[in-house]
Amino acid sequence: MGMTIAEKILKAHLVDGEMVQGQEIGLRIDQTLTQDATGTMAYLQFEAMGVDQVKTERSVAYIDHNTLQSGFENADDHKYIGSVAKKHGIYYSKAGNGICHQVHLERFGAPGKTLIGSDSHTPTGGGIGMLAFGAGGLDVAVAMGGGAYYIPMPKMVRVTLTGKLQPWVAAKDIILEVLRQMTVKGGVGKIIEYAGEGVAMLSVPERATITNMGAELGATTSIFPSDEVTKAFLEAQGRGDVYAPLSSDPDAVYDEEYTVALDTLAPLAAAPHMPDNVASIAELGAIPVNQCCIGSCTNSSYYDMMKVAAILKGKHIHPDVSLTISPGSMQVFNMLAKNGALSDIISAGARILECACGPCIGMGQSPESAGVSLRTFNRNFEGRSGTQDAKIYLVSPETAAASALTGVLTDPRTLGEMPVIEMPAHFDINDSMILPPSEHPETVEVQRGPNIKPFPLGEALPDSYSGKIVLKTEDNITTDHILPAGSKLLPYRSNIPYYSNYCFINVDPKFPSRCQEQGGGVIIGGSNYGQGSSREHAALVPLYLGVRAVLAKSFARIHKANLVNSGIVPLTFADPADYDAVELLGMISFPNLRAEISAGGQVTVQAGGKTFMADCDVSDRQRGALLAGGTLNYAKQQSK
Ligand code: MIC
Ligand code: SF4
Repeated sequence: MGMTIAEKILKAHLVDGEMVQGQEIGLRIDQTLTQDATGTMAYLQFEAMGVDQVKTERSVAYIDHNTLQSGFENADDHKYIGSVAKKHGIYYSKAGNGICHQVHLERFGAPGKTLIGSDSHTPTGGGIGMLAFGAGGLDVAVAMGGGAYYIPMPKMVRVTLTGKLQPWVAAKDIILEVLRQMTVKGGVGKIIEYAGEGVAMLSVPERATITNMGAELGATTSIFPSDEVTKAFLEAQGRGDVYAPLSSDPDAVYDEEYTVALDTLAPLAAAPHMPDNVASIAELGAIPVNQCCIGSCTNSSYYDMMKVAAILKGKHIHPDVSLTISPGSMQVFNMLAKNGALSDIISAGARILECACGPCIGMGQSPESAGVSLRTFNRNFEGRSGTQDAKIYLVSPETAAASALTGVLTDPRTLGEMPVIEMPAHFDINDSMILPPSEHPETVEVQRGPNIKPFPLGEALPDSYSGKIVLKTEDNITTDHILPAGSKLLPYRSNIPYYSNYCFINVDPKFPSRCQEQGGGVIIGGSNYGQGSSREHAALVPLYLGVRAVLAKSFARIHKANLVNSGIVPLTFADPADYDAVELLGMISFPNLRAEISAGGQVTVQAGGKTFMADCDVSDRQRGALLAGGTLNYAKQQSK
């Protein structure tokens, strides 16, 4: 039987298990990446493992999320990551060099390789034919140490792009259309492959826009074939030697099929507050706009920025609009500076921000109260921008630039003839902001400022557990709900005790104090609990607060893995109707917890005056981790 692209890469990297859907498989990981907001924890965990030098082909530590340095904390985090990287064989991309996913695509990504990153948008690498996964920091630490990365063998989905993308309709509109069709839960447990005649007309950065937002589908990852377009991109990056062609076999079998008809696709937007709340610009109408932000790992490539510059050239943005531009990398920024496009952007009245995540993770540029902000980003969760009542629309760079000129949500097709942007034959290559690891690691001292605090470790699973329900949530709770980011909190990513005061702060501000009063307890979740980011803080902080189990209707993949890694038991209602039987502050007991988890069957729950069953759908390896109180404890037990 023929194979899909993903199956071919999985097969070539399989070190454990069988490629049978739903069963856990272990993969050899060629490359890893971290960013600063998750990196400190990942490296603390890596250090705890006692491995000297990374065992991967390439590991890179990026500084891109928090670059504000509004106090010593952030600068200390950078120093810590820089010194750990230098000591342990990891390349270090300094603050200002760009957003991890964009820089990785430019300088390190290679078709056919596996990559895991402590950031949910690591699947951006699928645009260059990598099998790239977002993961928790501990999983990345394990991979750096040469350990396998485990996932349940996913289903295979094919999205066929038919016809030809029409002028002013962008890659962003393609992925918004896929989100409209599949929803934010539609990709869970699936790898999405793009195929069809539309593929050849998309450049690598455009493909990367699409694979990037596969994270919003909840997908395990997304991937494009590696073809002549990939080859040209790599050659233009001076890395033609890593090119390898990749395609699916003609008789490859897919579990699900979707089609996007490019001929009839129109400019789209994801309306507040979910990436799948998609409508056409025409349907949404001329909504007055206060802010437009162009950038993020989704849409900050040279190609994106050149289109924006061409739209803005010789014009001025509307007086009521604030337009921010964050080029994705030093390479992009420098090329815009050298060819004059930056001047077109500045002259139009745009505000130029650093090459970093910036407004996407709430590092400044929060909109005004109830403000409308059009963003080329990937997430529009409520409050993520830093303004709770702001209305964020996710749009293409073309739509954002057009709307910045008119002051209202504008279909870029009204702008007349579309400028043609050629991909450059040679990108500007300057790796001076990427520091290689030390050749004399024994001389490198790891620098730990006072903000670097130890991370919490779980305890072995007790025979039984009884406690209070400390929170009951709705569906689609994101990790931004569990632990917000933004400029006020990101400096405390390496300080779990401090960060814990903000757990669920925008959902139920009493949650941290309630946990303290009750000595921890159990969280009840709806479906798709923990969607969004890979931040393992969303598990480590509840662990620190004494949360022992999360009982939900369903989980997002990365968050569930993070819960297991930290030793919190992820349970799902065997009968979702039992969700209604449990109440906030009610008692909940698991009388046979350890024995039932260990046996691999269902778990008995007593709550709301009822006894009912829950499932603990984990692999044998994860079961071991839960019994030991987390993956690090388990690894220690195994190595004895
Ligand atoms: C995000 O986009 O939410 C982040 C910030 O990049 C996160 C990682 C983090 O929380 O540090 C992600 O997507 O994984
Ligand atoms: Fe950074 Fe935003 Fe991309 Fe996350 S989604 S990596 S915050 S740019």
